[in-house]
Amino acid sequence: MKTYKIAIQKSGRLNEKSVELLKQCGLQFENYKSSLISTVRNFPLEILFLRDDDIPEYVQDGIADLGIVGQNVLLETGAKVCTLQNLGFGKCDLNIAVKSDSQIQKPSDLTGLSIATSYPNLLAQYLNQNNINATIRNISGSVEIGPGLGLSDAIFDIVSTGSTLKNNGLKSIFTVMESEAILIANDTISNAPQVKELVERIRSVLRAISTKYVVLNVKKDNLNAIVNLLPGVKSPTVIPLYEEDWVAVHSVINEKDFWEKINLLKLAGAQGIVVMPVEKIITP
Ligand code: PRT
Ligand code: ZN
Repeated sequence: MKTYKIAIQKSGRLNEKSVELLKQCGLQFENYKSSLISTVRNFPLEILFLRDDDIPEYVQDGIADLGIVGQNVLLETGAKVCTLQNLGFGKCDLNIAVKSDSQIQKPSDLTGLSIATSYPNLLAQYLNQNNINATIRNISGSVEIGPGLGLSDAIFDIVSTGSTLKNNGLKSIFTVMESEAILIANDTISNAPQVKELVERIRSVLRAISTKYVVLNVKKDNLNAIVNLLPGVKSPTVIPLYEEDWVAVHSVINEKDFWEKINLLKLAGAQGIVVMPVEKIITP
């Protein structure tokens, strides 16, 4: 049986979450900081630990079959691979920022100015698409010091909390793109059964992360109102309680509207609400 290879970041912001995701998929492997490659004991897979910038091309060229990388890095390299799944971590914005007291406000204000970035291709694409004629200064690190040193009028960089910009006397003026970590694959292998199996495991973990298991008690008179609020994976489970007029309802709630749903459930007569994490959700 062919052993597939997945490339993940060796160290940096995506490393820990990538390792955690693969372990949550039931893959057993050692995560030695010193090694470049690790063999999964219970799946035909090897893990390559690489710099994130190299991952898209390694996957494109078939040195790795799969990879986990930020969308920003994939788009910057322009590698031809297929995106199998958004992974929900490593989220960030790629913003244009200027000095806090600058009058520059909108994209067209950048005409004739210089912009420092480590993402020259992404920036060039954006400027072209919007017919903005500006100079790109390609620098490999600490882009945020550009305006302070007089190197550039603006910067194009990753922003997450915004504190790096603030500490350097800068402010974001607009977002060019949003990014998160994604699972990519070489075009030739995305239909292989082992790859499909791995992708399905990843999806079952992601579905579970965004879901909570909820158990509550309700008087039978109020059951319909509660059931209408709780779709469940198929439909909620209703179990009789020892006290005759009451039932227990078991279901799942999506993390994103969790508190809103809990408040509606309380208003509809739910009592003794217990919420638990979900490990995996397997769908047909
Ligand atoms: O060594 P290697 O080349 O593998 O790693 P790297 O240093 O190039 O990348 P790394 O580990 O910093 O980031 C990996 C990926 O994480 C990026 O490509 C993004 O997809 C994603 N990501 C998410 C981020 C951030 N958030 C982030 N905040 N990447 C970088 N930053 C940096 C940003 O460059 C800026 O300097 O954090 C600073 C801004 O953060 P705030 O919170 O102050 O706004
Ligand atoms: Zn990098």
